Amino acid sequence: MAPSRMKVFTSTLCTTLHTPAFEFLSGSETHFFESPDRRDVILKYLESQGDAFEVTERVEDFGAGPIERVHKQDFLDYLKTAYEEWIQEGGHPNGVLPGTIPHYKVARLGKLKAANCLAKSGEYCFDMSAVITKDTFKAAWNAAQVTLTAAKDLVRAADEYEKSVEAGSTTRENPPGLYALVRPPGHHAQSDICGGYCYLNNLAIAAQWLIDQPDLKSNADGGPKRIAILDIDFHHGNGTQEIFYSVANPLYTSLHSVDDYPYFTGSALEKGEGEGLGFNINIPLVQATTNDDYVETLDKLIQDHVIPFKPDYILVSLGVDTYKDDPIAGFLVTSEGYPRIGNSIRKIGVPTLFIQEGGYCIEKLGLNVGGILLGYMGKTGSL
Ligand code: SP5
Ligand code: ZN
Repeated sequence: MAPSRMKVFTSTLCTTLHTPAFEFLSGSETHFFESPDRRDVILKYLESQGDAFEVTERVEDFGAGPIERVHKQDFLDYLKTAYEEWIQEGGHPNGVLPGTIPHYKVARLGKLKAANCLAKSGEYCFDMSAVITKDTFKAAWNAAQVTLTAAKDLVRAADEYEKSVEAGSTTRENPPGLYALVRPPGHHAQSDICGGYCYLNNLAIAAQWLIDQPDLKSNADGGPKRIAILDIDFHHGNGTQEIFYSVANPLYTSLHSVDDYPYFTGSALEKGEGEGLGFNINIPLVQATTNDDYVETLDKLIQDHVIPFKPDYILVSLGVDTYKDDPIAGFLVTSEGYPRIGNSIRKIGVPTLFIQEGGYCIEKLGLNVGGILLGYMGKTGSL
Protein backbone atom coordinates (compact mmCIF):
# COMPACT_ATOMS: atom_id res chain seq x y z
CA MET A 1 0.00 0.00 0.00
CA ALA A 2 1.20 3.50 -0.82
CA PRO A 3 1.18 5.72 2.26
CA SER A 4 -2.17 7.45 2.61
CA ARG A 5 -0.69 10.46 4.40
CA MET A 6 1.11 13.13 2.45
CA LYS A 7 4.36 14.42 3.93
CA VAL A 8 4.55 18.19 4.29
CA PHE A 9 8.01 19.76 4.57
CA THR A 10 8.12 23.20 6.13
CA SER A 11 9.86 25.33 8.74
CA THR A 12 8.75 28.12 11.07
CA LEU A 13 11.56 30.19 9.51
CA CYS A 14 9.30 30.37 6.42
CA THR A 15 6.98 32.52 8.52
CA THR A 16 9.34 34.51 10.70
CA LEU A 17 12.38 35.57 8.69
CA HIS A 18 10.91 37.47 5.75
CA THR A 19 8.24 40.02 6.63
CA PRO A 20 8.42 43.01 4.26
CA ALA A 21 6.21 45.92 5.27
CA PHE A 22 4.60 46.93 1.97
CA GLU A 23 4.53 46.74 -1.78
CA PHE A 24 3.24 48.88 -4.62
CA LEU A 25 0.23 47.70 -6.57
CA SER A 26 -0.83 49.68 -9.61
CA GLY A 27 0.95 52.72 -8.20
CA SER A 28 -0.44 52.60 -4.70
CA GLU A 29 1.30 51.52 -1.54
CA THR A 30 -0.35 48.49 0.03
CA HIS A 31 0.45 45.67 2.46
CA PHE A 32 2.80 42.92 1.29
CA PHE A 33 0.57 40.28 -0.32
CA GLU A 34 3.15 37.51 -0.11
CA SER A 35 2.64 37.70 3.66
CA PRO A 36 4.13 35.56 6.45
CA ASP A 37 0.70 34.32 7.57
CA ARG A 38 0.26 32.54 4.22
CA ARG A 39 2.27 29.63 5.53
CA ASP A 40 0.36 29.54 8.81
CA VAL A 41 -3.11 29.44 7.24
CA ILE A 42 -2.11 26.67 4.83
CA LEU A 43 -0.62 24.64 7.66
CA LYS A 44 -3.69 25.19 9.82
CA TYR A 45 -5.97 23.89 7.07
CA LEU A 46 -3.81 20.83 6.39
CA GLU A 47 -3.69 19.99 10.09
CA SER A 48 -7.49 20.19 10.24
CA GLN A 49 -7.84 17.40 7.65
CA GLY A 50 -7.89 14.39 9.96
CA ASP A 51 -4.67 12.53 9.41
CA ALA A 52 -4.33 13.23 5.68
CA PHE A 53 -1.04 15.10 6.17
CA GLU A 54 2.11 14.48 8.15
CA VAL A 55 3.99 17.70 8.84
CA THR A 56 7.72 17.66 9.44
CA GLU A 57 9.98 20.56 10.32
CA ARG A 58 13.09 18.46 9.78
CA VAL A 59 15.36 20.40 7.44
CA GLU A 60 18.55 18.89 6.11
CA ASP A 61 21.49 21.15 5.25
CA PHE A 62 22.52 20.62 1.64
CA GLY A 63 24.98 23.53 1.77
CA ALA A 64 25.63 25.96 -1.08
CA GLY A 65 26.39 23.39 -3.80
CA PRO A 66 22.85 22.75 -5.14
CA ILE A 67 22.02 26.47 -5.00
CA GLU A 68 25.18 27.40 -6.91
CA ARG A 69 24.24 24.92 -9.66
CA VAL A 70 21.27 27.15 -10.50
CA HIS A 71 22.19 30.68 -9.42
CA LYS A 72 25.27 32.71 -10.40
CA GLN A 73 27.82 33.40 -7.72
CA ASP A 74 27.79 37.20 -8.11
CA PHE A 75 24.00 37.21 -7.66
CA LEU A 76 24.25 35.03 -4.53
CA ASP A 77 26.97 37.30 -3.13
CA TYR A 78 24.74 40.28 -3.84
CA LEU A 79 21.69 38.76 -2.10
CA LYS A 80 23.81 37.87 0.90
CA THR A 81 25.34 41.32 1.40
CA ALA A 82 22.72 43.65 -0.13
CA TYR A 83 20.91 44.68 3.05
CA GLU A 84 24.08 45.51 4.94
CA GLU A 85 25.50 47.53 2.03
CA TRP A 86 22.15 49.25 1.55
CA ILE A 87 22.12 50.43 5.17
CA GLN A 88 25.75 51.53 4.96
CA GLU A 89 24.86 53.62 1.92
CA GLY A 90 21.99 55.28 3.78
CA GLY A 91 19.16 53.11 2.44
CA HIS A 92 15.90 52.80 4.40
CA PRO A 93 15.82 49.97 7.01
CA ASN A 94 12.61 48.64 5.38
CA GLY A 95 14.91 47.01 2.89
CA VAL A 96 16.54 47.11 -0.53
CA LEU A 97 14.18 48.36 -3.23
CA PRO A 98 15.47 49.28 -6.68
CA GLY A 99 14.99 52.85 -7.84
CA THR A 100 16.68 52.40 -11.21
CA ILE A 101 16.36 49.22 -13.22
CA PRO A 102 18.59 49.11 -16.32
CA HIS A 103 15.98 49.27 -19.02
CA TYR A 104 16.97 47.49 -22.22
CA LYS A 105 16.65 50.76 -24.14
CA VAL A 106 19.25 52.33 -21.89
CA ALA A 107 21.55 49.52 -23.09
CA ARG A 108 24.44 50.33 -20.81
CA LEU A 109 24.44 47.05 -18.90
CA GLY A 110 27.68 45.24 -19.48
CA LYS A 111 29.56 48.43 -20.19
CA LEU A 112 29.19 50.01 -16.77
CA LYS A 113 29.62 47.89 -13.68
CA ALA A 114 27.21 48.58 -10.82
CA ALA A 115 29.42 50.34 -8.31
CA ASN A 116 27.19 50.46 -5.24
CA CYS A 117 24.13 48.86 -3.77
CA LEU A 118 21.78 51.48 -5.21
CA ALA A 119 22.92 50.42 -8.67
CA LYS A 120 23.13 46.71 -7.89
CA SER A 121 19.57 46.73 -6.54
CA GLY A 122 18.45 47.46 -10.10
CA GLU A 123 20.95 45.18 -11.79
CA TYR A 124 19.83 42.15 -9.79
CA CYS A 125 16.07 42.75 -9.57
CA PHE A 126 13.50 43.15 -12.35
CA ASP A 127 10.63 44.76 -10.42
CA MET A 128 9.72 46.40 -7.11
CA SER A 129 8.07 43.42 -5.43
CA ALA A 130 11.19 41.67 -4.18
CA VAL A 131 12.41 43.90 -1.37
CA ILE A 132 15.43 42.53 0.48
CA THR A 133 14.99 42.85 4.22
CA LYS A 134 17.55 42.05 6.89
CA ASP A 135 16.94 38.28 6.88
CA THR A 136 15.51 37.78 3.38
CA PHE A 137 18.58 35.90 2.19
CA LYS A 138 18.39 33.54 5.18
CA ALA A 139 14.69 33.01 4.51
CA ALA A 140 15.23 32.21 0.84
CA TRP A 141 18.16 29.92 1.70
CA ASN A 142 16.01 28.10 4.24
CA ALA A 143 13.17 27.70 1.70
CA ALA A 144 15.63 26.15 -0.75
CA GLN A 145 16.94 23.74 1.91
CA VAL A 146 13.40 22.72 2.90
CA THR A 147 12.62 22.05 -0.77
CA LEU A 148 15.81 19.99 -1.17
CA THR A 149 14.89 18.00 1.94
CA ALA A 150 11.53 17.23 0.33
CA ALA A 151 13.21 16.34 -2.98
CA LYS A 152 15.43 13.82 -1.22
CA ASP A 153 12.36 12.28 0.38
CA LEU A 154 10.69 12.15 -3.04
CA VAL A 155 13.47 9.79 -4.13
CA ARG A 156 12.79 7.55 -1.14
CA ALA A 157 9.01 7.63 -1.63
CA ALA A 158 9.34 6.88 -5.35
CA ASP A 159 11.64 3.90 -4.68
CA GLU A 160 9.21 2.54 -2.12
CA TYR A 161 6.34 3.01 -4.58
CA GLU A 162 8.25 1.19 -7.33
CA LYS A 163 8.85 -1.73 -4.98
CA SER A 164 5.19 -1.97 -3.95
CA VAL A 165 4.09 -1.86 -7.59
CA GLU A 166 6.51 -4.69 -8.38
CA ALA A 167 5.27 -6.63 -5.36
CA GLY A 168 1.71 -6.11 -6.56
CA SER A 169 0.64 -4.33 -3.36
CA THR A 170 -0.29 -1.10 -5.14
CA THR A 171 -1.10 0.08 -8.64
CA ARG A 172 0.30 2.89 -10.74
CA GLU A 173 -2.85 4.91 -10.06
CA ASN A 174 -1.64 5.62 -6.55
CA PRO A 175 1.61 7.62 -6.88
CA PRO A 176 3.18 9.20 -3.79
CA GLY A 177 2.96 12.96 -3.33
CA LEU A 178 4.98 15.33 -1.15
CA TYR A 179 4.58 19.01 -0.43
CA ALA A 180 7.16 21.71 0.33
CA LEU A 181 5.31 24.51 2.13
CA VAL A 182 7.85 27.26 1.67
CA ARG A 183 8.18 30.99 1.30
CA PRO A 184 9.50 33.15 -0.18
CA PRO A 185 8.40 31.54 -3.44
CA GLY A 186 10.78 30.90 -6.31
CA HIS A 187 9.47 30.62 -9.86
CA HIS A 188 10.13 34.24 -10.91
CA ALA A 189 13.77 34.10 -9.74
CA GLN A 190 16.13 33.64 -12.69
CA SER A 191 19.75 32.52 -12.47
CA ASP A 192 20.94 36.02 -11.56
CA ILE A 193 17.94 38.24 -10.96
CA CYS A 194 15.20 38.35 -8.32
CA GLY A 195 11.65 39.70 -8.67
CA GLY A 196 7.99 38.87 -8.19
CA TYR A 197 8.44 38.05 -4.46
CA CYS A 198 11.10 35.47 -5.48
CA TYR A 199 14.84 35.33 -4.69
CA LEU A 200 16.04 31.74 -5.05
CA ASN A 201 14.22 29.37 -7.39
CA ASN A 202 13.32 26.55 -4.99
CA LEU A 203 11.87 24.28 -7.65
CA ALA A 204 14.77 24.74 -10.07
CA ILE A 205 17.28 24.01 -7.30
CA ALA A 206 15.45 20.79 -6.38
CA ALA A 207 15.07 19.72 -10.03
CA GLN A 208 18.76 20.25 -10.78
CA TRP A 209 19.75 18.40 -7.60
CA LEU A 210 17.64 15.39 -8.63
CA ILE A 211 19.18 15.39 -12.12
CA ASP A 212 22.68 15.69 -10.63
CA GLN A 213 22.50 12.64 -8.34
CA PRO A 214 24.91 10.16 -9.98
CA ASP A 215 23.21 7.10 -8.51
CA LEU A 216 19.73 8.01 -9.68
CA LYS A 217 18.89 6.60 -13.10
CA SER A 218 15.82 7.22 -15.21
CA ASN A 219 13.39 4.34 -15.61
CA ALA A 220 12.88 5.52 -19.19
CA ASP A 221 16.42 5.60 -20.60
CA GLY A 222 18.94 4.84 -17.84
CA GLY A 223 20.24 8.43 -17.95
CA PRO A 224 19.67 11.04 -15.23
CA LYS A 225 16.20 11.17 -13.72
CA ARG A 226 13.72 12.80 -16.07
CA ILE A 227 11.73 15.63 -14.53
CA ALA A 228 8.60 17.31 -15.81
CA ILE A 229 7.70 20.65 -14.28
CA LEU A 230 4.06 21.70 -14.14
CA ASP A 231 3.82 25.40 -13.31
CA ILE A 232 0.21 26.02 -12.34
CA ASP A 233 0.72 29.42 -10.68
CA PHE A 234 -1.41 32.18 -12.29
CA HIS A 235 1.78 33.96 -13.37
CA HIS A 236 4.31 32.70 -15.88
CA GLY A 237 7.43 31.23 -14.22
CA ASN A 238 9.96 33.30 -16.12
CA GLY A 239 12.68 32.24 -13.69
CA THR A 240 12.26 28.50 -14.14
CA GLN A 241 11.91 28.97 -17.90
CA GLU A 242 15.15 30.98 -18.12
CA ILE A 243 17.14 28.57 -15.96
CA PHE A 244 16.25 25.52 -18.07
CA TYR A 245 15.70 27.19 -21.44
CA SER A 246 18.54 25.43 -23.26
CA VAL A 247 18.33 21.95 -21.72
CA ALA A 248 16.10 18.99 -22.63
CA ASN A 249 15.67 17.90 -19.00
CA PRO A 250 13.71 19.10 -17.10
CA LEU A 251 10.71 19.74 -19.30
CA TYR A 252 9.12 23.05 -18.31
CA THR A 253 5.38 23.47 -18.83
CA SER A 254 3.23 26.36 -17.65
CA LEU A 255 -0.40 27.43 -17.66
CA HIS A 256 -0.70 31.13 -16.90
CA SER A 257 -2.50 34.36 -17.67
CA VAL A 258 -1.91 35.66 -21.18
CA ASP A 259 -1.68 39.35 -20.38
CA ASP A 260 -0.78 39.71 -16.75
CA TYR A 261 2.45 39.90 -14.77
CA PRO A 262 5.35 39.37 -15.59
CA TYR A 263 4.05 40.65 -18.95
CA PHE A 264 7.20 40.14 -21.05
CA THR A 265 7.55 36.36 -20.93
CA GLY A 266 5.20 33.40 -21.25
CA SER A 267 4.24 33.40 -24.92
CA ALA A 268 3.62 30.07 -26.65
CA LEU A 269 6.41 31.03 -29.06
CA GLU A 270 8.99 30.58 -26.28
CA LYS A 271 9.81 26.92 -26.96
CA GLY A 272 13.37 26.61 -25.66
CA GLU A 273 16.64 26.81 -27.56
CA GLY A 274 19.48 24.51 -28.62
CA GLU A 275 19.08 21.14 -26.92
CA GLY A 276 16.18 22.64 -25.01
CA LEU A 277 14.13 23.35 -28.13
CA GLY A 278 10.70 21.77 -27.68
CA PHE A 279 11.15 21.32 -23.93
CA ASN A 280 9.56 24.61 -22.89
CA ILE A 281 5.80 24.64 -23.22
CA ASN A 282 3.86 27.81 -22.44
CA ILE A 283 0.08 27.79 -22.53
CA PRO A 284 -1.28 31.29 -21.98
CA LEU A 285 -4.92 31.42 -20.87
CA VAL A 286 -7.48 34.22 -20.96
CA GLN A 287 -8.71 35.98 -17.85
CA ALA A 288 -12.16 34.34 -18.19
CA THR A 289 -10.71 30.83 -17.65
CA THR A 290 -13.13 28.62 -15.67
CA ASN A 291 -12.65 25.32 -13.80
CA ASP A 292 -13.70 23.36 -16.89
CA ASP A 293 -11.41 25.35 -19.21
CA TYR A 294 -8.50 24.99 -16.82
CA VAL A 295 -8.84 21.26 -16.19
CA GLU A 296 -9.42 20.54 -19.89
CA THR A 297 -6.28 22.49 -20.87
CA LEU A 298 -4.24 20.86 -18.11
CA ASP A 299 -5.38 17.37 -19.17
CA LYS A 300 -4.44 18.10 -22.78
CA LEU A 301 -1.04 19.45 -21.72
CA ILE A 302 -0.49 16.27 -19.70
CA GLN A 303 -1.51 13.99 -22.59
CA ASP A 304 0.37 15.88 -25.32
CA HIS A 305 3.57 16.81 -23.52
CA VAL A 306 4.03 15.48 -19.99
CA ILE A 307 3.30 11.76 -20.49
CA PRO A 308 5.25 11.49 -23.80
CA PHE A 309 8.26 12.98 -21.96
CA LYS A 310 8.31 9.84 -19.74
CA PRO A 311 9.10 11.67 -16.50
CA ASP A 312 10.39 9.85 -13.43
CA TYR A 313 9.26 12.71 -11.20
CA ILE A 314 6.81 15.60 -11.49
CA LEU A 315 7.63 18.90 -9.78
CA VAL A 316 4.69 21.26 -9.45
CA SER A 317 4.97 25.03 -9.00
CA LEU A 318 1.85 25.18 -6.88
CA GLY A 319 0.18 28.57 -7.07
CA VAL A 320 -3.47 29.12 -6.25
CA ASP A 321 -3.52 32.74 -7.38
CA THR A 322 -5.67 31.33 -10.20
CA TYR A 323 -8.52 31.63 -7.66
CA LYS A 324 -11.45 33.85 -8.68
CA ASP A 325 -11.10 36.17 -5.66
CA ASP A 326 -7.32 36.45 -5.59
CA PRO A 327 -6.54 40.09 -4.72
CA ILE A 328 -3.68 40.53 -7.23
CA ALA A 329 -4.54 37.98 -9.91
CA GLY A 330 -7.25 35.42 -10.62
CA PHE A 331 -8.99 33.45 -13.32
CA LEU A 332 -12.54 32.24 -12.64
CA VAL A 333 -11.27 29.09 -10.89
CA THR A 334 -13.26 28.28 -7.74
CA SER A 335 -12.46 26.16 -4.68
CA GLU A 336 -14.25 23.24 -6.36
CA GLY A 337 -11.71 23.41 -9.18
CA TYR A 338 -8.64 22.61 -7.08
CA PRO A 339 -9.37 18.96 -6.21
CA ARG A 340 -10.01 18.41 -9.93
CA ILE A 341 -6.60 19.89 -10.76
CA GLY A 342 -4.98 17.64 -8.14
CA ASN A 343 -6.79 14.63 -9.57
CA SER A 344 -5.56 15.39 -13.10
CA ILE A 345 -1.98 15.41 -11.79
CA ARG A 346 -2.56 12.17 -9.88
CA LYS A 347 -3.69 10.47 -13.08
CA ILE A 348 -0.22 10.94 -14.60
CA GLY A 349 0.78 8.19 -12.16
CA VAL A 350 4.23 9.62 -11.43
CA PRO A 351 5.65 10.54 -7.96
CA THR A 352 5.11 14.25 -7.47
CA LEU A 353 6.61 17.00 -5.35
CA PHE A 354 4.41 20.09 -4.91
CA ILE A 355 6.29 23.30 -4.13
CA GLN A 356 4.44 26.36 -2.88
CA GLU A 357 4.48 29.48 -5.07
CA GLY A 358 1.72 32.14 -5.13
CA GLY A 359 -1.86 32.48 -3.86
CA TYR A 360 -2.95 35.56 -1.92
CA CYS A 361 -6.60 35.14 -0.93
CA ILE A 362 -5.80 34.42 2.70
CA GLU A 363 -9.36 33.34 3.58
CA LYS A 364 -9.36 30.52 1.01
CA LEU A 365 -5.65 29.82 0.73
CA GLY A 366 -5.65 26.71 2.92
CA LEU A 367 -8.79 25.32 1.32
CA ASN A 368 -7.46 25.87 -2.21
CA VAL A 369 -3.95 24.50 -1.64
CA GLY A 370 -5.42 21.65 0.40
CA GLY A 371 -7.88 21.00 -2.43
CA ILE A 372 -5.07 20.33 -4.90
CA LEU A 373 -3.16 18.08 -2.49
CA LEU A 374 -6.24 16.13 -1.39
CA GLY A 375 -7.37 15.81 -5.00
CA TYR A 376 -3.96 14.35 -5.79
CA MET A 377 -4.45 11.81 -3.00
CA GLY A 378 -7.87 10.90 -4.37
CA LYS A 379 -9.58 12.46 -1.36
CA THR A 380 -11.81 15.44 -0.87
CA GLY A 381 -11.36 18.03 1.83
CA SER A 382 -13.71 19.38 4.44
CA LEU A 383 -14.13 22.93 5.74
C1 SP5 B 1 5.00 34.18 -6.81
C2 SP5 B 1 4.02 35.17 -7.40
O1 SP5 B 1 2.84 34.84 -7.53
N1 SP5 B 1 4.47 36.39 -7.70
C3 SP5 B 1 3.63 37.38 -8.29
C4 SP5 B 1 4.12 38.77 -8.12
C5 SP5 B 1 3.20 39.73 -8.76
N2 SP5 B 1 3.51 41.08 -8.46
C6 SP5 B 1 3.00 42.08 -9.33
C7 SP5 B 1 1.50 42.05 -9.42
C8 SP5 B 1 0.96 43.02 -10.41
C9 SP5 B 1 -0.52 42.84 -10.46
N3 SP5 B 1 -1.13 43.75 -11.33
C10 SP5 B 1 -2.57 43.74 -11.22
C11 SP5 B 1 -3.19 43.39 -12.51
C12 SP5 B 1 -4.61 42.94 -12.31
N4 SP5 B 1 -4.96 41.85 -13.15
ZN1 ZN C 1 1.75 33.93 -8.99
